[in-house]
Amino acid sequence: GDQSVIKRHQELAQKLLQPVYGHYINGEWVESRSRETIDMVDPTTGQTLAKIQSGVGEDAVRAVEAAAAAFPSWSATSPAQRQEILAEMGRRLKARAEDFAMIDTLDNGKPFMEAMHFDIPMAIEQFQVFSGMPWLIHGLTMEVPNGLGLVLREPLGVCAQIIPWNVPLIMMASKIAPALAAGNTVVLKPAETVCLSVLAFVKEVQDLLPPGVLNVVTGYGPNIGEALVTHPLVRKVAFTGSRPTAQKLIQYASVNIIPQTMELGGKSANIVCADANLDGAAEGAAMSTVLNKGEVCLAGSRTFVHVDVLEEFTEKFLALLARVPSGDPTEPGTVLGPQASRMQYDKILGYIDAGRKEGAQCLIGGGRREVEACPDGLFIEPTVFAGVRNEMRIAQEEIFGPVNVVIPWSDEDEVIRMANDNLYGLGGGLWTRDLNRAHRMARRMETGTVWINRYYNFVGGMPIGGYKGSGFGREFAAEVLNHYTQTKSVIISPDDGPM
Ligand code: TXE
Repeated sequence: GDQSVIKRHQELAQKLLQPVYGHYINGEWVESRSRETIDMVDPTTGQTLAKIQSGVGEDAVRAVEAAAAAFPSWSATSPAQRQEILAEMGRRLKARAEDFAMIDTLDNGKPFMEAMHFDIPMAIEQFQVFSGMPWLIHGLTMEVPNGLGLVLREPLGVCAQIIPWNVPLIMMASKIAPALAAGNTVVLKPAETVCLSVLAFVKEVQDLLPPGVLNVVTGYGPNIGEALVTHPLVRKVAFTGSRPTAQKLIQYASVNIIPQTMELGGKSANIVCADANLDGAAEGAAMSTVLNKGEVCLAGSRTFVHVDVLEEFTEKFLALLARVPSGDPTEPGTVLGPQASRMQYDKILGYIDAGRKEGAQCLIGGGRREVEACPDGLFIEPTVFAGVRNEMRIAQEEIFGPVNVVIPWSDEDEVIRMANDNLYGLGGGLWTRDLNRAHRMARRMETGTVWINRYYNFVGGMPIGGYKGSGFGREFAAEVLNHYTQTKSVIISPDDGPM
């Protein structure tokens, strides 16, 4: 079996990818000044799919200069022009949806069907939402005695945008669409572990954008980040990723005091009440555990279950997880693919060990999963711990894998206190048939999103972003435009009389 999976993946890579990708700077694909490349590894097979440039500071500087040179004319384009370009970017993503989904499947390990039903539509939606936004960027007029007050809304300039590897197309679209819609130019730094779909997409749309409007520099973050973010022509940094990297970027941003948007993951509480629809709740919890192999910032990775339904819920939850098929993610029947990288795989197994050492009881899973057809695949079993105290590391820290914890509760104040007793506040779930309770508890949860009776119920145009340690700034919604524009007050006085 293993040879056939390797062969299929290699054939797909040959069909869909170039052997080597350049940086995309000023409308051209160029080599890094480092003259070094990075192998992009397929987490299902361990084979190399393609190579990307290993960027250095000099590459970032070139990209920033190109973006700065392109800014005056891009910011002067009409809303109609920007709308047409963004809408066309969405259409081109849609036209080759299967190809882009398959590239992510090869590069990230996410199941192809999931990429088709989750990543691709959500990325397209970002272009749709923000293609209309250029028309909505406008200022105010103010009454001034004998004069006129104008509040103009202007773009910022060059934006540095750094994105992770878990949902590359959604991250790319949700970053570049609002920035470009508002008239900014962009230097995008995708993740070194997974970025081939981003590069392939930029190639697909490069004829739409004037040179320099969108630039992409690839490579290891620490080799690029400081030169990029501290460049005096960069006017904004937007980031999605880990907290330690965010702390570095905030330091870099402090050099020229530029505004920041930070989305830093979570450890979201999913609360099951005694009156919940337990089949729905179990399904939501199972999906939240395995969607994208658990590599989702909004994952409901702490499941709080009312003691009255603990046994029944847990039975249903585990039964669903026990049926989750792992395998070659290009196969339509696969629900759980390999973790995106060796580093992530090791990190997750480390947390599973830590959970055992802290005395938690593993109810299901608990380690590597062997998949016969993919012996080198980075597969981990869906894993659930019970006997978990809220202060354990597996209940407090973001694991970013198919691992969940079940914590019983009996009193509403107690569960709200436990849910909020965490550094993060990004997503969250509530399962109850009592609308009063739902509203009351949602209000009390310190988090940016609460889904009631259906987890991952994304609604286009609604904001996503963090409370507390999950970061600041919002994305996916009209309010993002405020992060990519600034206002200028112009006060006009008549010059035909005394002041
Ligand atoms: O993140 P990093 P990693 C969490 C998740 C995961 C952990 C580690 O828990 O297990 O973070 O993942 C770039 N200057 N999330 O190590 O390092 C890097 O190249 C500039 C949550 O992959 O934050 C990549 O493009 N850039 C999360 C991006 O930052 C730098 C998504 C993210 O990588 C840099 C991903 C530097 N000095 C991980 N150092 C979420 N919020 O959804 C790194 N990068």
